[in-house]
Amino acid sequence: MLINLVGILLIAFIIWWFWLAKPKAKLSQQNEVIDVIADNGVYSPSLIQAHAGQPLTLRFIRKDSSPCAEKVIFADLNKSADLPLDHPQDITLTIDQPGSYEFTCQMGMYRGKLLIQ
Ligand SMILES: [Cu+2]
Repeated sequence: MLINLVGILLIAFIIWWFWLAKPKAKLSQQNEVIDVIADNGVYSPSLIQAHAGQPLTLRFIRKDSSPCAEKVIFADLNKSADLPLDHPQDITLTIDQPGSYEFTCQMGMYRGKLLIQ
């Protein structure tokens, strides 16, 4: 009986962890520089909200020495940048069109999203 209960809780936790947990969005304020750390296969924060028509500065800080993390690509915006290890790299974007814009490493393993409102 107890074993069943533990099993059900474990299944519920796994479902929550993989399907229901959403990354918390970081909302950018005007003139704020947002630090984005690239480490262990994830950008953090990976979800960034910003306002259309306002310059948004992302400061990428790469902690992962694997070549996987060496570039960040904003495919929808035709922009990319090299990320030197442990040297913060600023990227300023002004996006006029509201929508969602992905940024990834060159293999698409690191993934992040800009939500422009
Ligand atoms: Cu990669």
